[in-house]
Amino acid sequence: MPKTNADLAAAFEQTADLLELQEANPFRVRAYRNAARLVGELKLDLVAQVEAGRPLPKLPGIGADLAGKIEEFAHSGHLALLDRLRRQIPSGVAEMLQLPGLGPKRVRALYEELHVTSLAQLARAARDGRIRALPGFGARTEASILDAIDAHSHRPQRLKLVAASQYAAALLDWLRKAPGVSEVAPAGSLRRARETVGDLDLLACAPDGAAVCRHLLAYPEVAEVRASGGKRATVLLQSGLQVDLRVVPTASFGAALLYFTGSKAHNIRLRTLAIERGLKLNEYGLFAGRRTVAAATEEEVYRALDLPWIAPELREDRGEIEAALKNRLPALIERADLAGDLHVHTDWSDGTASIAAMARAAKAHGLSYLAISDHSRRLTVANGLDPQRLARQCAEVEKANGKLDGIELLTGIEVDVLEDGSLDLPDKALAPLDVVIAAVHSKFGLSRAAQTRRILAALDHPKVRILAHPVGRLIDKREPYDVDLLAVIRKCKARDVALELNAHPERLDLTDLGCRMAKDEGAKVVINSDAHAEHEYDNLEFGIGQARRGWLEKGDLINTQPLRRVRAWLAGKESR
Ligand code: DGT
Ligand code: CA
Ligand code: CA
Repeated sequence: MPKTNADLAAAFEQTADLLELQEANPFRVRAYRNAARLVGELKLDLVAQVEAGRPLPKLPGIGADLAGKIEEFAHSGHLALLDRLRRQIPSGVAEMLQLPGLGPKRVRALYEELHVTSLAQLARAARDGRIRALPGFGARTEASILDAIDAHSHRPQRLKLVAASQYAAALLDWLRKAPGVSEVAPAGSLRRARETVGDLDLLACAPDGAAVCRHLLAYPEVAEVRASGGKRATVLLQSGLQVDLRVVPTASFGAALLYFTGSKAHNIRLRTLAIERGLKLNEYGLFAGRRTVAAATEEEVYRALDLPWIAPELREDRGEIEAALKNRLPALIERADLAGDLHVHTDWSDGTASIAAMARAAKAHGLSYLAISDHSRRLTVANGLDPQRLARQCAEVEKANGKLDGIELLTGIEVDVLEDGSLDLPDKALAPLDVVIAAVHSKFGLSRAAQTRRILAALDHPKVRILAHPVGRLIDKREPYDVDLLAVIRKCKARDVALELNAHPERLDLTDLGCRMAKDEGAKVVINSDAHAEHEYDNLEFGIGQARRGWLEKGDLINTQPLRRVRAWLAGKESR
């Protein structure tokens, strides 16, 4: 069965988890994690590349060993190393790693001391009070483990947007080749750019629906057919992802696209508007009795309801209907509006590319300025910079600037916020920098009051201009830390600090609602890639999707502005 980058990424990620459980060399673990991240985001289909007999391109952090693993996976659909690790470690033990708050060290202790090998056994051990007796665990940890198991068991299985987009792109390519197909389109939560996607909803235009459905069933990744007929089919892919396909005639494509894009809440509001006008709206069109009022395009249907076209990212019934009725929809930001990126890493800390390479890649992605912002010393695993290395790097950035055309570099740092809200580097080291980004990378478990106090204190530092990934969540992996986000946003507004929308598909932090809050409070947002490799500027697209879901317009953002204005903003605070 052909596999995709997403499958390969999952295999690498699991390998990293299991190696970590076995206390393997941390560098080896990290290499697998980085490879998983890289492969998961890569536009190029590696498996297809290998199958076609083409050599793998040079990829950052992928040495001969990992390249061999990619080839092995492409040829066999397996990694012998992963298969062996799976035999050595019970699957329930690996599953425990999915629980927030349980790292490899703790899982190992639970496994070795209490012989716990499944979530059910873990729950029993917690209820019996056996966990608190282990060194490093306490009654509080025990209680939070029970909560985590409960949350885990109720967790809906949703895919991150980046993976769903990859599966969808491959499938849409396949469907384009079906007999008679004139158009295909993604719908559902994918088209609305939700950060996670429950299932794929795809639409195709063709006269013979049954033939298109049969073509879908022949897709090599299909593992199970749930339904198939003349107009629709539902299948499960090897990865477990469900796909709903509808085939419609061209004449009603718009109505179908509108209906299956959703959200359900948005659709219900539209249907009510239709009924108020004596009309009926469904997936086949907008009707007055038996007469079709509109059906071919979304625009027509909206117009017949006295509405302008509403962008899919807004269709959540969060005020977009009201805004549309008053003709006050936001003019949403677009990818082409992004002029620069103020947060990327290089091989000076945990990035994989040089300053110049990151700069050239930024330019190739249409950006005209870039802040180099590596980690600070406190993050030792990421080879964070101390004042001496930072000063040397600044000189290096200036030197690179002289040699580059069409892209301007700014000096910067992503500096750790310590537990008391002070910064990881002395003022003297920060003073010469263009951009200082404050970031929380430790002590995620502080109480809400302490966490908020800590972040507000960092925002009071006169050099801080950006708050990186404001709530610190990793989608499906780590909950946001407990913080009073409104207080943080208000502080940012007062200090003229920008809140970052980190475009990495695991973070997308600020969230859509966070963006909305920032906008309502008049605080500025900056969309940063947080790229650790050259291809990761592609992630900006996901940041744009999230920003659009948060109603952000060009004027709400810092890095839509030309460098001259950004420089004025950066300098502004110190003079206050
Ligand atoms: P997901 O898959 O959980 O990420 O979210 P969606 O929004 O893709 O939801 P899904 O796949 O259940 O349905 C796709 C779209 O089809 C949904 O956004 C709106 C439409 N739809 C589905 N069921 C209903 C329904 O019962 N009533 C209405 N009005 N629309 C529906
Ligand atoms: Ca869906
Ligand atoms: Ca669906």
